[in-house]
Amino acid sequence: MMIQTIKTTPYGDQKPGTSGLRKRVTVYQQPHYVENYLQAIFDSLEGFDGQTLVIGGDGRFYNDVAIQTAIRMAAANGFGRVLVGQGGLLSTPAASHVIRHHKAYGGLVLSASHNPGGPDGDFGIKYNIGNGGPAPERITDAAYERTKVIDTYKTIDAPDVALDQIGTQHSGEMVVEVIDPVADYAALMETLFDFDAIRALFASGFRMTFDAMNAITGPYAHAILEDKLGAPKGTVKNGTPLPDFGQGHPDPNLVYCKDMFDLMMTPDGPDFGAASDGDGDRNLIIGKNRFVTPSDSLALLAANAHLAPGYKSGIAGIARSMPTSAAADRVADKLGIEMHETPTGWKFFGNLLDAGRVTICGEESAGTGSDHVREKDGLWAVLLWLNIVAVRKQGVDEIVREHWATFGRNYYTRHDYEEVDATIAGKLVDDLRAQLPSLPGKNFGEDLQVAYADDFKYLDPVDGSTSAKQGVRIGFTDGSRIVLRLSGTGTVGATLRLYLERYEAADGRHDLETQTALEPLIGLSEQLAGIKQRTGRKDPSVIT
Ligand code: G16
Repeated sequence: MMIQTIKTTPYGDQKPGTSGLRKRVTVYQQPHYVENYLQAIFDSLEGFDGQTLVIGGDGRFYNDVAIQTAIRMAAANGFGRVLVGQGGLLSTPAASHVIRHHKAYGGLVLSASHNPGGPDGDFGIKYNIGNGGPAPERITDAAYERTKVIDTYKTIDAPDVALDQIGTQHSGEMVVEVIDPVADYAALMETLFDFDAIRALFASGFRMTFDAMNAITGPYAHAILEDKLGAPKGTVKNGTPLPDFGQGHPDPNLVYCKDMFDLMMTPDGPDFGAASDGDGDRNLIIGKNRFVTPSDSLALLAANAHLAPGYKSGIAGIARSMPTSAAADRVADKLGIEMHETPTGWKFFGNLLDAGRVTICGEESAGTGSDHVREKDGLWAVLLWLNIVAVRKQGVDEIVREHWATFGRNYYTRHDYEEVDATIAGKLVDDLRAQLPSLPGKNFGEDLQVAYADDFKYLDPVDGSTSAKQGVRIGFTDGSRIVLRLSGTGTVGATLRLYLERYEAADGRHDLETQTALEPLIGLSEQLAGIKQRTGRKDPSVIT
């Protein structure tokens, strides 16, 4: 095998964000851009000689090119074997499982998640470690440092691998196994959930609609929901992964799944609606007449997980990202289990899961998952919901209302201002940060008294590492919160995320419209941060 060492020059913009390196496809198409980043990752790792690397992506435009490049570079850098999903496909949670199941050294997940795809869309590369989870900051930081000085990369002169043919091939001397992207994952789901109960639910006439958004979950949802669980054919919509996601925006929220939401609010609509994103790690859950916020979903899944065989002996603890509502905290409190608040980014859950301190994790950004893999998992959340509905023999709306009547309701919304001028956005957050020391004790209106105001800093209780400047928090004595942070996944300008939360006790009013319930906090956040005034925007780009 002739290893080629190719000269290159650094790019200055290869700093990974919340979840890997996400850029426009046109940025990735620059000469050696993919190669530089991959070599920087490999240079930041040790001891992988002869080991297995998993490679897969969400099928978006440029996946095929990047995968062939990655295979040749893995061979040149000394990996002994690559496992790659047929057609280059692997959902993010399935990639996590394949890494764990086959005891791989690590994996490359090629995806920009929920961001649009196609030649004018986004592309991304993320490295996952041997526990199946996103690389921690010490590795992503090292890779970034390396990208600044990189001057060569290694590859081999070998033909493309036939990604459509399941079975063993070679790239140079390295073994390449093209695997069924669904099989291992579907088998894992069968060990966690009561498939008989869910089968009986569908057999009884329970109607579901699942939108795969022309993205990766199509093959998984067809195989599991329709083939294994007996949901009628046609339950899964948009089930073929397309390189441009059918020109859609594969983000399962109320903006991009509005049609489904409207359908679920009609008297004849299905009993259960769900969707997943570009790479299959996010989820949307809507019952008949009831949208479940991701924060509530985390709390509900944690409170009811024992109804599924995989969690029947209870859960060890719960973790949520800081901006996620505190609904899950009340569940942890009642169950007497550990509760952890981490920075945004699934990578921060890895240590807690590995240490067995938490079983279920979730984020306001439509992500929920458990210790079965080390990524959030869209279909897992859907299956746990179905398992709970099947065992409790209640609809989603009834289950949600009973939960609020037991734990109280955390009204919650997120307002996003996308593609804002990065300088204005940065200054706005800095200015709010500067006000923080003066806020505690201040009263706003009749009800709002500031209890604390800080910039979230996380101390990982497992490895002692710290992560500072993870978002501005202003907490009030009644449990309300305003949180502001800059997104780490956007590819153009800056995205400001404003998170608003208000707690209503178990015996309080749970039927208010969300934006109405949060009106005073929305007004106060404008008074303190001035987002509309300083960005010139009349409204948020997206409200979730
Ligand atoms: C990624 C991360 C999540 C994070 C989300 C939003 O999700 O894995 O942990 O919550 O981005 O991050 P930000 O607020 O910084 O944009 P995904 O689904 O895009 O991989």
